Amino acid sequence: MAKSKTVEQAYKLARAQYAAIGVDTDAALAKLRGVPISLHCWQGDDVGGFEKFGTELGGGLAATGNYPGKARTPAELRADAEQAFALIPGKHRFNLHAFYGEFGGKPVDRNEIGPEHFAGWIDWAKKLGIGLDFNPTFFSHPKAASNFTLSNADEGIRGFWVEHGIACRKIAAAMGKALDNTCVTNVWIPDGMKDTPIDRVGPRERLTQSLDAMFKVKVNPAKGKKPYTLDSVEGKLFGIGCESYTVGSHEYYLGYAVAKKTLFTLDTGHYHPTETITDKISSVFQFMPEILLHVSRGVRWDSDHVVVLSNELEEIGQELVRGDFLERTHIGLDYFDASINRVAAWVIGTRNMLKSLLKALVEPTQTLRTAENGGDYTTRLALLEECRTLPLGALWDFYCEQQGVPVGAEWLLAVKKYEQGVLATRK
Ligand code: RNT
Ligand code: ZN
Repeated sequence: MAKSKTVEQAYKLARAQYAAIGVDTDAALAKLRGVPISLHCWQGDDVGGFEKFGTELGGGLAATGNYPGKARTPAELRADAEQAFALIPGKHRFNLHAFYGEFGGKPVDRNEIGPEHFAGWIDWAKKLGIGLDFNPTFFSHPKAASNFTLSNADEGIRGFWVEHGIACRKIAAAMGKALDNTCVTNVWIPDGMKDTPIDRVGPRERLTQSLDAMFKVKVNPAKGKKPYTLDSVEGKLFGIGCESYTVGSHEYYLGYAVAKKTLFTLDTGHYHPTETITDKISSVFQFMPEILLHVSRGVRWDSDHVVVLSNELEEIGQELVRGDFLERTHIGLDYFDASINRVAAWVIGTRNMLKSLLKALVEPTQTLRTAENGGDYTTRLALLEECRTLPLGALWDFYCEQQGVPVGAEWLLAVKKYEQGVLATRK
């Protein structure tokens, strides 16, 4: 029997099983089709970027491993990303860091970058019909060597980074305008200290001033019109070499985002090892219209392992669906693993994110809600546990087939072929 026939038959059986508990799987797949995931450019080259300053990866970030074949040029990175997109069902986005501009081999400093350095990326996104997202790069630069950027005590250095932030917001606006697709600009800075500071206040006051200066520059059309770009701020617990104090902590940015009406980024790898973001989602949504997710996986000291379909990821999917937050959430991935095929790393993480959403979309949410509201917690627990073993795989395979991407582990064959034909030639 042809593969597609089996996939279709399995889907029909699964559809009937879900229908029996009141779930419309066709509607769930249609909904999933409308959820874009932003693939992070930095998985493609171990957060290297295309500048010519010769600065190593800084900011307390580390990409370990030396799997051969990483992208060395924008053209290679685009080709790799296209290969990943071809193996992921649905239409997605691409998330760029500022130091991935095309600088023509010239040293263009961070405060001098402009939309012209991203024209190639914009053309590419247009060609693929996808949206772009953006990030100022506040690390891997001589002026970030002290691990203080926007909160630096030196006014000149602080000013330099404010200029970088403004330049980036203008680039993001140009992207959003050219693509008619709002570009989310995420601000993450590495600022902090290895050892306990005596002044926790000064850097935070300076950070607030810098952010205010960055965000006061208007880059969007008049209120009421679709924005070209949306600003978001991302906190963190600690970084390597920055274990005792992080200026832009969770509480700092949550407060800033609410007070100044920016978006807020929740990165799944940025909390204490046993702390998850599941319970934070509905909490922060009480006070802000939209959030950005950085979906990652923390493992011991590292906050950036490839996303797997863990309980935590499933819970995130459930929160987004149950709370009806999908339209208010920008979902991006954020990890970097240099020890495995980098295209595969994108594909694995994105497919897992989508699976977690699909699993949540085919939950009998209304029945569960009714049970809970009626105090019938027995039914709630019983149904949730039964749902765990429903044939999600049959729905997923059908969705992949419907969207014209490989079913099951077949995508890996394409990656292996690409590795042999393309990645292996990058010596
Ligand atoms: C760092 C933050 C940040 C970065 C990227 C490269 O801990 O998560 O989002 O991973 O900007
Ligand atoms: Zn992040």
